[in-house]
Amino acid sequence: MLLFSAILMALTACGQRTDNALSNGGSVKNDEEADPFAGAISQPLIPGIYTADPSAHVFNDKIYIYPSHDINTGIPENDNGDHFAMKDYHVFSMDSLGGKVTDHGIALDVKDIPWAGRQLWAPDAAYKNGTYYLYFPLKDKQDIFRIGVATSKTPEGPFKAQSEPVKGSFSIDPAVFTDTDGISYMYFGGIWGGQLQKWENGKFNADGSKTDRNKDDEPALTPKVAKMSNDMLKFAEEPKDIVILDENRKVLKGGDHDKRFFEASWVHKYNGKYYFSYSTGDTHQICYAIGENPYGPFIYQGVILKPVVGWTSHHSIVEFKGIWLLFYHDTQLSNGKTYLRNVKVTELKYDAGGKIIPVDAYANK
Ligand code: FUB
Repeated sequence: MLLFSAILMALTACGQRTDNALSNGGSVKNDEEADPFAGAISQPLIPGIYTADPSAHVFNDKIYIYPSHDINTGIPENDNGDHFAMKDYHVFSMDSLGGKVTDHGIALDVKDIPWAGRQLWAPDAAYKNGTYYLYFPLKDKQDIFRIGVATSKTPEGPFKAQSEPVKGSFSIDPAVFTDTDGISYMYFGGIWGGQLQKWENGKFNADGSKTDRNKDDEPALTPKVAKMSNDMLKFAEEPKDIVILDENRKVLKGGDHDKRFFEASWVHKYNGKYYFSYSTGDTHQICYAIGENPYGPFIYQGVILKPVVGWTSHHSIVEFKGIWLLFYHDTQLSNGKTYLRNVKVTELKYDAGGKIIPVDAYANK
């Protein structure tokens, strides 16, 4: 514990917001009282470029981070997320907590993806049988989000994209969880700009509404899960619904904006239970639900991460050398620009019953 506190202090010392060259014209406030980041428990891990949606994994005893690479395109902000118009991915690694973060450069560029339209959103990575897999959401040439996969012999890439998206994939935010028996599952989906609401009947309906805004009394839209094939390039089954139940075992409703799934799935296993975590989007929480198997149902438990500064929230959870870590993002480097985010990390703690202690990213006020 003492060691982790010392490491956190080191991280705090190395990413002063006023020192960065990325403030994008925003004014840096010197008034601590007015600074929404003044109580930040962690500082940006990667000061050189804007990064978001961190999927962290431990490969070969190192932490590898697979984030989105945010850029300023000048596209106006809207509910579709058109302003998140990312064009490539960088992979980062750390030998130790608080140690140097290495930027391995461009791991995959949109111009090298044969089926690409636009917008490389939140990726994830996995390893099996000597190959590393980078999974990514991207709009195809018809402007429909699909999930692609690219492969490499090394965790940092560069990755080579398959010529087509994963067959049967749709929407955004792939998260690939490999269970202790070696079977891998992809969790995915995201509403509003993530287009999940346009797939209610198994076909893409461009006129699909922002369902949860209009159907508060109906069951909330569900994230999806599919077992992966042995070669990790295909779904081994039709995607299934992930059902999230409330404390009374009732299905969450579209109107449960504080609890219902919006985007940013992640799964980890703790003490034999499956923890499905996700963002609630317009209420900006990272929440979690616990299940007995990879398919659920999952019972809602509470908040992992309270709202961060910026519209989106996205995370990953990984154990490294006996310490559980929560990777997340906020907008400290850009002084609050919602599409110019930065990755952070903090320790995640559980109580004796396996409940996660909620994190306030600005608790040091
Ligand atoms: O980075 C683009 C999108 O914003 C991600 O796919 C979502 O999870 C949200 O963080």
